[in-house]
Amino acid sequence: MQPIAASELIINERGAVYHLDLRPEELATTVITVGDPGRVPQVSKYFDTIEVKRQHREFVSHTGTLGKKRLTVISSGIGTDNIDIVLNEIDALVNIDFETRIIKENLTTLNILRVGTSGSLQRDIPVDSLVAATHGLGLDNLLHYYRLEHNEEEKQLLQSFCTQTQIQAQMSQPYISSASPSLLKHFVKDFFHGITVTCPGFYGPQGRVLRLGVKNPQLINNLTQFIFGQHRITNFEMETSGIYGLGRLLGHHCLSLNTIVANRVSKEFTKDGKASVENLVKKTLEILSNC
Ligand code: R1P
Ligand code: URA
Repeated sequence: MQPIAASELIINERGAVYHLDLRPEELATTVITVGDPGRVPQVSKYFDTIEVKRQHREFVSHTGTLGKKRLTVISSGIGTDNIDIVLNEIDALVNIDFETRIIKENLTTLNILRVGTSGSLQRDIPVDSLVAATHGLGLDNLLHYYRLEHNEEEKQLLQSFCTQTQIQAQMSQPYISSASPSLLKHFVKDFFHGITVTCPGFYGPQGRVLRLGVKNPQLINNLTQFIFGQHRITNFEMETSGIYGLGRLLGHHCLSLNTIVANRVSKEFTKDGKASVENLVKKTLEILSNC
């Protein structure tokens, strides 16, 4: 096997991967991703010990322990373009030998959990409630650059999604991947389950109209009303499809958890976003430390 060239896997003078500025031993095998760099200390303040603190650009990482579990919390910033960086670099940290630049023979599977904020697409999922994504359905284009293959059920779900929402006619081809069942099964009590749609923007791509009109004024209605067997769309945000899609291709276990800060049907917004996130952080760490 040929070593991966310096231009493809960039390792800095500290022996750390370029964007995250983390060395292989500085990453735990359970990784919590958050969008907001300010949320990293909001998570790590619950750790019993913190052994590593790094920051480069919007990527802030803290690694430590909670009970017997070693955890890393990393901020991804916003969007699936940043998820491309975070997922590829954390995978490289465990699955590529940084000395030889060769892919390891024995691969490591990471547990990757997103702890984020999101907009609800259902009236019965109010602000400050918690959602675990059974699937990440991408309206962004990240996974079109990789070789994601859909199974028969996913193909039918996507076909039905395109017909019911008329989205494909105007935007890029949607794609979908599911949560890791081994992680999802621990997040049942207190969590709504459903499809999380990932959008390539916060305003027009999520049907928000400020000064610009949108091409598809029916977007919210169409997403809210979409139904495929027992599956419905619960919420949307900007990272889950990338995490689920790349996680699946790289062989990691992924789960996206979100607290609802806006309900786009009832038009409510949370009265205390920080408390809403704090609730999700505490619940996630409590469950993680027991599983
Ligand atoms: C938009 O405000 C951001 O908030 C949501 C979206 O996915 C997007 O990243 O998640 P985070 O709170 O995790 O950043
Ligand atoms: N994050 C989003 O992407 N959308 C929302 O409505 C709220 C949080």
